Amino acid sequence: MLYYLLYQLHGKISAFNVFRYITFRAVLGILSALIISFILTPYVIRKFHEWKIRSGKREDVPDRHEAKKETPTMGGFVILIATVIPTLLWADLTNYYIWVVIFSLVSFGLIGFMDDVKKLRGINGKGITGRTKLSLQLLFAACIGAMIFFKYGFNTQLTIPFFKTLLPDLGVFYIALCIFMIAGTSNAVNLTDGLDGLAIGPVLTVCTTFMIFCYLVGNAIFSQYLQIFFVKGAGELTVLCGAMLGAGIGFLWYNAHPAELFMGDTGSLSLGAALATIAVIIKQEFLLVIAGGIFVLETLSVIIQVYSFKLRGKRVFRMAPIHHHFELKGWNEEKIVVRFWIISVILALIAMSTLKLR
Ligand code: 57M
Repeated sequence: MLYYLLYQLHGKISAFNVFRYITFRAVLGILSALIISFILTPYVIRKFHEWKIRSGKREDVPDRHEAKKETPTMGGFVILIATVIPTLLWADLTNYYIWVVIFSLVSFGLIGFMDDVKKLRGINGKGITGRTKLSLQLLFAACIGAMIFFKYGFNTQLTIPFFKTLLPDLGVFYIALCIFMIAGTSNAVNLTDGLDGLAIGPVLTVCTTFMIFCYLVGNAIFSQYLQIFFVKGAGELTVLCGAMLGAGIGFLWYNAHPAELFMGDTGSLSLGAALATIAVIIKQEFLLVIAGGIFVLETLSVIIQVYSFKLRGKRVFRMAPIHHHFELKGWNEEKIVVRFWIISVILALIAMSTLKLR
């Protein structure tokens, strides 16, 4: 909204011409998301303590999590507000893709909210059933896939990093890819969110990577020079990524160990779905697999563990997801989290290298 108001005044105040630049508005998105986070989060922490909106302790977690049962959860609610409001302020709201990603954030945030509330109200701390959660995820992911697929002129060719000329056209199956990416990433971030700062760290590195890619993919000149698909209108998502980055940094300030707030499924499901939605829109699905490698590792560790136990009766890891394996090996929480962050930064750099290495 402010984008229109202020840019319209550039005829009278020439300095306001700067609001036409996506990069400038992305920086405003980061800063305003940070301000909202730092104002809102302390209030929410106080209130959630009062209202006893706490994570509680699951029976099957390492003992070190005992102290965490008093920590408030559902902090994802603040991340969503601190992402959406700056986007509404600084993004071009006539941009179709902005609304698709906002729908993704809010719809999956709603699923997470329902799960968090059920856990809080439930007798055994269990959320909504896995079947209900997955059904809602598939439904909303299909809606998002349809919104992207039926957008006039959307290119259904799949891009594969390092293989520029390999462009298989998926046609209507692109919707199936959307569903897989969005529901899969949403659950992957959810699984990863098991230690202080463990999920939000990789979200920040992936978000930063996508902020750069959205700008390049949405720019006809840069995309042609880098030989990546040009997606008209995708550049505006740079502003949304900036807001998400600011909101995530603001959340990390309170989620860093010892965490004062957890994001809850409200945060993990929505952030995962939004990152996957952006990846599909800018036609960089494999980029998400590379940059989001920690999420892939966490999910694979669970799949390997479950099938190894089913087929061989033996576990591969001491406990899955893999961050609990390292906990049971005696690594302390901060060491696990910082090492996973380092891996995320390295993976983001590798993802960036796909721009030149082809
Ligand atoms: C999501 N939730 C955290 C917090 C956070 C199929 C199976 C793999 C499912 C999986 C599962 O249920 N995962 C749930 C992880 C929980 O965090 C809450 O949940 C939100 C995210 N969804 O925002 O509200 C606990 O994690 C800790 N935490 C922090 N700091 C944070 O910033 O310390 C979270 C955020 C919090 C807090 O203690 O309470 C969680 O871990 O539950 N199940 C599992 O992951 C279980 N693994 C398992 O059963 N492995 C088996 C088989 C199935 C693979 C095996 O290895 O043989 C683990 N469940 C739990 N912990 N709870 C085992 C360890």
